[in-house]
Amino acid sequence: MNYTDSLKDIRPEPDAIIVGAGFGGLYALHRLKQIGLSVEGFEAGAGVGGTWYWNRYPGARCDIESMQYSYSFSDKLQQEWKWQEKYAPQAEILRYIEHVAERFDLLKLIQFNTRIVSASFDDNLERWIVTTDRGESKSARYLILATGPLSTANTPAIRGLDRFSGRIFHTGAWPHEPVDFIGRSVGVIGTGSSGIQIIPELAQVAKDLIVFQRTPNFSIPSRNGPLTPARERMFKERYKVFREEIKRLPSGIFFETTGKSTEEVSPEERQSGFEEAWAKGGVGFVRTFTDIILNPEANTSASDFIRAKIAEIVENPTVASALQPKTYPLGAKRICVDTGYYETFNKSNVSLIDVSKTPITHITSKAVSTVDADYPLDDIVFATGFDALTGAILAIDIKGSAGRSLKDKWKEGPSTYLGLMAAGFPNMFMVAGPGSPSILGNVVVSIEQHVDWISACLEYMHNHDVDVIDAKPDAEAQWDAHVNEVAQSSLFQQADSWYLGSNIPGKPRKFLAYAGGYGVYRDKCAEIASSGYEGFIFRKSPVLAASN
Ligand code: N01
Repeated sequence: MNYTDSLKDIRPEPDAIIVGAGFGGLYALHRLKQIGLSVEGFEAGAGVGGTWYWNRYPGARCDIESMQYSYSFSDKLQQEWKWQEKYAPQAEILRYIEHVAERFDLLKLIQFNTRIVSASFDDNLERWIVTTDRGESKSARYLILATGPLSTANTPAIRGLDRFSGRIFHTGAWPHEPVDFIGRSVGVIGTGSSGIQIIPELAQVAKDLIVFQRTPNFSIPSRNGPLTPARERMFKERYKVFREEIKRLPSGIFFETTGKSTEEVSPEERQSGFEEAWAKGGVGFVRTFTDIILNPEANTSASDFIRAKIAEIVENPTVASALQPKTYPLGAKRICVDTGYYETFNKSNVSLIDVSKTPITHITSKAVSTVDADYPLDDIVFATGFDALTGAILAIDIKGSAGRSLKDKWKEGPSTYLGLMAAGFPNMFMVAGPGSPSILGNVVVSIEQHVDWISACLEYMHNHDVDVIDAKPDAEAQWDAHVNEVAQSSLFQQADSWYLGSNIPGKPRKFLAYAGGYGVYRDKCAEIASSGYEGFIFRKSPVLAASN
């Protein structure tokens, strides 16, 4: 029996509570267990997987290559796991996450079907006390929120929705049993990444598919297919080096690019560069030239190229025009990746309703109604996204030191120090939370960096004989200002999106993540750790010391 086991046996309250059993929560359980802490996980779902547990709608898959969108912490794992497709579908990613949980013996540490509803820091005990929706409570020295940046599904409050007599689905909370759409009239509301993935699938089986689009998105064909042995070898032969390299990249994703700016090439080379990237497929299109996201002219030429492709693919010019994004630059909203999305609108059973021109007014028992028509439906699929980054955290009633509520602290939008901690909430850490790069690129890279930083910090505390860490308010204010400043100079300000919280009525408009790049952020976190955790306050707790 090792130290961790013996501790657990004599003290049923764990050292750390980890909320969520997706990529973040599982890695946190593994790392903290590895450094000798007793850990306990809570998960609202009946299984592991987080996003990949809930988003099981037809067509759901990752738009980052699986060889990159996977854990790097175990070389044996990354060498042994065999991805089947270039972009893995949801079921394959879920199998992978389940494998990880079994392989590292994490399942027994997690209480499933249990939602954490509140968490308060007890100033006398200097411990976090969490309560669950089963009426249980548990305390721990550390609270780790691995609740996921895109895990709180958003269903718009459309008048009459409760009167609809057909079936209602949300892509972000899809049923576990297969859903049959054969021969049915189906409406999809929303054309973000989820809508763009599900629409081609539904079009194959539905009698009629009505797509309600408010804002068109830029989408690049994925050109998905089986993972070729050559590509698998390319990664696996130098996986360790490669993973180190991607950690330094702005988005944590490796792209094959020309390495040139649009200004360095002739108009013909520019066009052929775009054609090549379009033929190759994937979100890497935006990196075809180095200046697409920096130079408005380069951006316009890339956007024009995609708009021309849409016009080429979609036979009806009015529909093609409605599908072309025209009001924001490429990259201001998350770029989508699809399999036959634009082609779907050539099918005779598919209609596009531009609800920016004819808004949805209400829903009746049988139809979605816009200002000028009623669309009778058997099923409504909401592909309307998430209350991003803060939704799942604020769904928990969190009270920090002196009973201060996190909801109050964040009423003008979230503020954190490095996206890792919020001042006044001692010993509470967030994984891929607001104010960190989080979901702006390869979130698995982000998660591993956060969890490694947190575990190193906890080891530092142990070695320096301190029990409590908190962020300093001024350090938090400076980081928050920096996050905002970087966001102001980015493309992200030029479109309404979940990045800014503008998809949720009443949510303060504030850029939610750190847009300075994964590599830069990683260096900043490392520098702060090696400076002795500048901007954090540590203290020894007589109460906790007594319980050691
Ligand atoms: O959500 P979204 P999502 N009436 O917020 C529309 C990740 N992801 O689930 O743009 C009518 O992007 C809304 O319209 P508008 C990825 O990071 C990854 O698709 O607000 N329409 C929009 O069209 C992604 O960015 C993958 O005008 C309404 C749509 O609903 C993030 O998740 C796959 C409306 C919501 O789009 C979120 O994507 C899927 C209303 N009242 C998701 N309210 C991968 O491939 C909202 N809309 C890895």
